[in-house]
Amino acid sequence: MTELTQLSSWNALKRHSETVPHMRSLFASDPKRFEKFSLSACGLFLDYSKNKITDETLSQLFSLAKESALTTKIHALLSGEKINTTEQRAVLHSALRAQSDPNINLDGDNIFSEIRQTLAKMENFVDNITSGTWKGYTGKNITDVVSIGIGGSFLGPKIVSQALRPYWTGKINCHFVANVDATSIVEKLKGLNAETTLFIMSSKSFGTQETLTNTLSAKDWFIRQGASQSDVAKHFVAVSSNVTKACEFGIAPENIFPMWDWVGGRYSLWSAIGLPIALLIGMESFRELLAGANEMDEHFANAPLEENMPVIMGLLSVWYVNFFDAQSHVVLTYDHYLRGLPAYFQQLDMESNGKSVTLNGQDVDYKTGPIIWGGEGTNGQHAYHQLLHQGTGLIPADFIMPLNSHNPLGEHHVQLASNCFGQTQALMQGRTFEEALAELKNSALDDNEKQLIAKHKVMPGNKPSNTLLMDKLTPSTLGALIALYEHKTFVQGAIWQINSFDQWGVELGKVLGNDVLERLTATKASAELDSSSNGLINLFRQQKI
Ligand code: G6Q
Repeated sequence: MTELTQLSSWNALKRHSETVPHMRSLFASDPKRFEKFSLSACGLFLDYSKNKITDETLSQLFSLAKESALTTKIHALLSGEKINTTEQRAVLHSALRAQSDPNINLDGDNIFSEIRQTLAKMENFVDNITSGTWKGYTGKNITDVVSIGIGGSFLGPKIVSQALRPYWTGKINCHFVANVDATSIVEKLKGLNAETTLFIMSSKSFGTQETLTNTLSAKDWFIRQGASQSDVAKHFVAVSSNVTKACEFGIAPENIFPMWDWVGGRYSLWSAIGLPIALLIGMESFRELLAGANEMDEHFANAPLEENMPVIMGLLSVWYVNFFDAQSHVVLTYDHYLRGLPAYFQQLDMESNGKSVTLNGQDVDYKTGPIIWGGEGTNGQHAYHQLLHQGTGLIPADFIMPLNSHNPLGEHHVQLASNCFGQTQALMQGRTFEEALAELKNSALDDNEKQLIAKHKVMPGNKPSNTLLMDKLTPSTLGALIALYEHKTFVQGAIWQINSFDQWGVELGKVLGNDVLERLTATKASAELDSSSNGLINLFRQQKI
């Protein structure tokens, strides 16, 4: 048995989970439930009253946090202890957005001064590009940037840029290439002019197959358009912690932006990996994004557990995963600009907490990271919400909506809000058989048919959801929102006693991909692997079925 399952709070929660009444009656018996189970922090408002919780639940969850030494673990994270023990690394994405020196020395280096220098280098670069001081090889201004990177070196910049569309300065266009599928880069390059296009190669390791291949193809395209090798320096920059490899690749040393091993890929948008964001929204707004995230860091570090937003959200997730067998968690953004967030949170949570061994090497005997999925409301209401309402599994949901739209138009926003709130209400209260039957009272069906149809229209309700609101989507509120989910992810991992900051499964994919590549391009037929892998490789080599 692991330490976790022996904790007294864990066992108390297990017993208590069988006794929590239906949320309908919890709301009926406590008119103050909304006031009691909601809080504001860093420009965000969280209503967590529509959860399967009572005072007793929360008290046991906070005991679990205490028994798990959560406060000490939060301090270890934020102060730069090497909590990524399998890679012997600190985890300091929070330092990237610090507003004053957090006084962290890592192996003798003052990281704050490196962070500040990098921000200054970014600022200078953004100014040069957007003001037209930086010229392409024929003397023209840069109009388009193609960002090449994958995973953590892609999703953050892409999704934050999309979310902050109203803040684009309009001085530059940005395009993202991630997949090694040639279609991605070929389609992106169509219509671009090499004279006015700049490529940002983003790869922490500078060893990722997809990114290297796409950058080589970008370079070929650049030269084929009429540029020469010596023009590359004006059109290719890189963000990487591997300066040697970046230089060998042909990137001019002054065009390399640093990355550090104490920033995980999926936590890196706050570093120079965020360069595409800064180019699109300008450095001032980029700094606001950092400041918003920093506010959430401060809240996470200092608010008592009982009033700590990431702690509450993390503990609620543990509650459902471990005591209600919730296998997935849905993120529903009621804002078109935030449509990419579910994919971002998917990587953040699933890559961090998709683990089954504790920090001290024991196999876990409890569930860890759930599947994160979701999409944009109201679209999902016409599709997969059916499963939320009447499916057999419990799927906790997060509804996220700004109170004010960037595009106030007629009745659109009030309708959007009515759908958002209406869904959380329906999930919570459901529809009883009697209610369904009453709704059929005036139909032409006979009594037997009414009974049958009513049975199909029953919705059990008691389906949990959080509602997260913000006044308006701004760089600052978005920064706080993303940091909230980063810390929520940390809280879950801390309770589960796993390392949320390595990713050996992802690394395996990189190794196996290269191994199969050798077999696909070898001269003799593949015979050493399992019959399925050999068969597929050989079919590909023959180029026919
Ligand atoms: C993130 C992951 C992964 C990584 C990519 C790209 O936490 O480890 O998504 O970001 O594999 O890696 P590079 O930046 O090294 O190319």
